[in-house]
Formats: sequence, C-alpha cells, structure tokens
Amino acid sequence: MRTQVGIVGAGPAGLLLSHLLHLQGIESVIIEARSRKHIEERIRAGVLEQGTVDILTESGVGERLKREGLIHHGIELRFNRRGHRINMYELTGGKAITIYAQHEVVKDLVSARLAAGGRIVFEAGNVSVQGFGGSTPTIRFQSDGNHHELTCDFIAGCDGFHGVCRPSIPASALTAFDRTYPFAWLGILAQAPPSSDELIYAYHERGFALLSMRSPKISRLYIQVAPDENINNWPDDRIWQELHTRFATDGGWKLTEGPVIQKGITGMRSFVVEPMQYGRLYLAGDAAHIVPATGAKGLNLAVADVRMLAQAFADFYSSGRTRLLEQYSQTCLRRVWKAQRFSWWMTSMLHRFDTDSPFDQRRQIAELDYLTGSRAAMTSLAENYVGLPWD
Ligand code: RFL
Ligand code: PHB
Repeated sequence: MRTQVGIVGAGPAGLLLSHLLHLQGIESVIIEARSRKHIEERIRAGVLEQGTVDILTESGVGERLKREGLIHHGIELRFNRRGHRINMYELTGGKAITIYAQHEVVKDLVSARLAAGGRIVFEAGNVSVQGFGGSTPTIRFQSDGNHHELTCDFIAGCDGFHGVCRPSIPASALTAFDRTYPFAWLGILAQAPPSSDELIYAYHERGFALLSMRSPKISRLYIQVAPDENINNWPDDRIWQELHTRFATDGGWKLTEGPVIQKGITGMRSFVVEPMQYGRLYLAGDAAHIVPATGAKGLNLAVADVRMLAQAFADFYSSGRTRLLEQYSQTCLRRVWKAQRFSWWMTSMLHRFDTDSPFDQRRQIAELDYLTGSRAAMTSLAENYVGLPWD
C-alpha cells in the first residue's frame, strides 16, 4: 500500500489533517488502533475556540456544529460564595466559544472522510513506524489477521499521548518538559439541564469545581479529587453533595441533579516535547503536548497544529518548497507554550494545593478578586480563553 501522508491515529488531529489534505488534493491513509464505535463515543473535551469553529466551518464540516453547538459569550468565576461574569465577547471585540462535544467533531470528520472515499483503517494491531529518519517512511500494522505495510512520503504522528510515534523517535533527539499536578478531576455526565447558561469555574476551600454542559438537557460537571482517587469511593450521592457544597452561593443558587450517565477520573499534567518533528515524522496534538484541562486548550491546540501541518504539506506538494515544513515545529511551539502558560495559570489559580500555606490561599483569593475587578486582567483571560490569533 502507498500514500502521500500516512497518519497514525483517528482523533481530532488525525481526522482533521486527513480532511484538510484531501481538500488540497493530497492523499492520506489513517491507521487507528480502536474501533469506529469507540472513537465516536469517547467522552472528552467540549469547548471549541472561535478559530477551531472557523476552520471546521470553512472546511465544510461545520453544518451540525452550527445547528447543535451552544455559543457562549462569557464564563463565570465563583469564589467566596459569589459569582463574577467575564464577558469575553465584549472584551475580545466579538469572539466567543462554542460548546460542542469532541466526539461529535470526530463523528462529523469520520463521516466526511468516508463520504469522500477517504481510507481509515480501524482496529489496526501492532502499529509501528519505521524509515522516517531516511527517505522511506513506513507504517506497519495488522488488520483482518494480515500484516500490512503502508509506505508514504511523510508520517503524521497524531496518536495521542500514549501513542507509538513519539517513543519511536530516538530519545536523544527530543527534549521533554513535564509537570504533574497533585490532583485529578472526577467528571460526570448527567441527564440534567445545565444549572447555568454559561460555564462556572469555582474555587472553594474543599477544591475546584467546574460546571459545563453538552446540550440543553445534559450537564458535564467536574470536581477536584486526589490524584490517586478510586472512582468506587464516589457513589453518585457523594458527588452531588460535593458539587452542591463547592458551588453554593449566598444568593441561594440551585444545582439541578439528574441521573449520572458516565463518570471517570482524569489526571492533570503539562507536557511538551521539542522539537515536534524528526526527519519525515511530524507530531501533532496530544502526541506532542498535553495541558491540564482547566484552560480547555487540548483539542484546540491539536486543531492549530494540523492547520499548520496541512498548509506546510500543501506548499510542499504544490511548489516543492520545504520552508513551512522546516518551520512547523518552531511555529507550533510558540502557540503551544502560550497555551501551556495559560492552562498552568488557570490551574494554579483555581485549585487547592495540599502544600499551600494560608498565605498562598489568601494570595489565590486576592488574585481572583483582582482578576474579576480589573478590565485589563479580564481581557487577558478572555483573549486566551477564546483563543489567541493564528500566527
Ligand atoms: P486523541 O484524541 O488522543 O487521538 C489519538 C488517536 O490515536 C489513537 N492511537 C493509535 N492509533 C494507532 N496506533 C497506535 N499505537 C495508537 N495509539 C493511540 C487513539 O485511539 C486515538 O483515536 O489525540 P488528538 O487527536 O491529538 O486530540 C487531542 C484531544 O483529544 C485532547 O487534547 C482533548 O480531549 C483535551 N481536553 C480538552 N481539550 C479542549 O480543547 N477543550 C476541552 O474542553 C477539553 N476538555 C480534555 C477535556 C481531555 C479530557 N480527558 C479525558 C483527557 C476534558 C477531559 C476530561
Ligand atoms: C468540558 O466541558 O468538558 C470542559 C469545559 C471546560 C474545561 C474543561 C472541560 O476547562
């Protein structure tokens, strides 16, 4: 088998890259370890930056997003039992975020690729990448009980944080930057109408809590828990009780409960590998970097990477120029590090750290108090949250 760009992983990064390449007349094949059902049901992110919405729309996969996505102009920060709205729309000159689940983006992209005759190999076994240090990049995998070899001009490693592409690069060629946080998030999906029209990020002495949503009927809620927490210690009643406590206001705000339809625990980590390229292997999305979820940046960074990568491949195939490919890593990393900084800052400001002294806790409250009272500070949060301009 042969193609121009071999893509490992059918997450948002791999699927969107394949779609954008197709629009430029460039052929690709996606090799995915899991089933179509699995990737289309995996509960993950929900916040799309304005630029992410724009690229999905402009590339022709935004029809359902436009119909079903919930546009939000603001978010709320809640602390000391009071809410403070940040009007992002006004502060950024008319930018917003859209709530639309990541697995819906994945469904839209899978169906667009298949409708256009795109090739996605699902449930591929023993995927490995070779030859990218020289001129014959190859992806080997098993499918339907047979061994296959896909030769390509380039490989795009879009296989997420636990994929095979990054570890296949000689360790001496990469530098990793890593930070783990001393807490995790316990997240639920509940069949309950969202108790607020907009997202609420809450700082509380018992820990952070977040109210988000997926539709007018489904709430998505998170609480900060210990990093090694066992989900079996959290029956639904205990989760609701904790949510009521952390979101409580003096104004008597009410949290609506409903049946919990999914729950899970997610670790919080910052990670970047540099450079995001080795020979003819290009890393994109979570394969190259992950952020703690507080800034809602992971999916959006994956989209920003493949937007750049698709442009660089298009330039190479149309003109033979390699300049954009050579600059790919450097260009992406500037945005990646700004998103890392923002995600780290939101995480540090809003969570309780066991090691914090009473001084640190007073400082956190002062930071929230300053932020919600200063137009300059709110503008800084808003422009990062809706997404910084493309380079
Ligand atoms: P993905 O989505 O992990 O896709 C990688 C794909 O590669 C496949 N794969 C392999 N395929 C072949 N061979 C192998 N050896 C393979 N190993 C893995 C996997 O099966 C998978 O299909 O990476 P991608 O495309 O880079 O996308 C990144 C995003 O998924 C991620 O950054 C976000 O979900 C992070 N995130 C959020 N991001 C946001 O922008 N906004 C949010 O609101 C937000 N909330 C979240 C989040 C992540 C969360 N979790 C569960 C980690 C909330 C949560 C709870
Ligand atoms: C979500 O809706 O899953 C979500 C929203 C905002 C975040 C993280 C996750 O910061």
